[in-house]
Amino acid sequence: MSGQARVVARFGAELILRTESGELLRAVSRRNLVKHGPAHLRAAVCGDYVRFEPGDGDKAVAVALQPRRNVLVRPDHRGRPHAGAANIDQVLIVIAPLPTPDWGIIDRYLTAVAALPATPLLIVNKSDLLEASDARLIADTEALYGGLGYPVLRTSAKNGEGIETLRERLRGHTSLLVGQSGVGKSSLTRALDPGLEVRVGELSALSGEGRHTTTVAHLYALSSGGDLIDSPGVRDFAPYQPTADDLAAGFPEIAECAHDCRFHDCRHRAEPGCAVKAAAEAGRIPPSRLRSFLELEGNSA
Ligand SMILES: Nc1nc2c(ncn2[C@@H]2O[C@H](COP(=O)(O)OP(=O)(O)O)[C@@H](O)[C@H]2O)c(=O)[nH]1
Ligand SMILES: [Mg+2]
Ligand SMILES: [Zn+2]
Repeated sequence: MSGQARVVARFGAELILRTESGELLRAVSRRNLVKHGPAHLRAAVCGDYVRFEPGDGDKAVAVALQPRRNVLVRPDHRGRPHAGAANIDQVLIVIAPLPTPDWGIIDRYLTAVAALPATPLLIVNKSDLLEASDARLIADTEALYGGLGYPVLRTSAKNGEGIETLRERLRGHTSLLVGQSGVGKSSLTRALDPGLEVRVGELSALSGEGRHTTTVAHLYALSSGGDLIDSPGVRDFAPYQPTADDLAAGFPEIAECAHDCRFHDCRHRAEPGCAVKAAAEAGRIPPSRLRSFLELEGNSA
């Protein structure tokens, strides 16, 4: 059997592929599917499209990697660049009343999403807990990001609020779930498609590496349409050293205002004639956004 397939998960040199007819297949990958470029971009990752051919025994062989629309790179546990997922067109940034949302983390995600590039959707999950917790902080978060033009959707994996709307938003796209551990990413995946649990089990059996199934990104085909990537574990995704361009894309309101700074290389700290600082003081740029920008800029190359 040969053809084109999408990578559902990768365990070292082993891949789980989904063929164009929807069948799941174990495969091994040829070394260095891509001949040139940085080492971390040469292997197939979750969300990639590959060509495969029959191999020895029951495993296929991935022989070529199709060009990527984008690839998400994050630091591995030693801080080296590592490709996590590819061909993403929408990123679902999930927050919840608990754990408490952190605007610095949301801004970090938004910067990385703009750099991919992909469309962000901010999801406020656990809406069923709102009464019992800090409803004010959630309302402020929705007002802040809604006001900046980002779409915001309330959901509950528990009582089903917003789930049908979310299904609509996912149809026809490849979406990636990100957010702090415990916000409900995996619960949302299950709420979107209760049948997935069975397929998850099937995947784990196929991989023969059950212990990895809890740490490796998986691409799920939703029965309502669309592919959804969930990355278990805490190290889901953080931008890899945003460049000045990434920052401008992640903070369009600051980038636009910066045109009016007296110095074209103004860093918006203590320079005279800084339009960004003036706008923040006048309340036209949210102070938390400027704080996030300066923090990320401090880390940037
Ligand atoms: N009340 C409530 N609890 C939820 C909701 N979504 C997830 N949880 C709970 O939050 C915890 C973490 O969920 P999980 O899906 O594992 O979060 P993940 O780490 O982001 O994948 C679990 O105990 C879930 O049952 C929700 O919408 N409402
Ligand atoms: Mg999870
Ligand atoms: Zn400035």
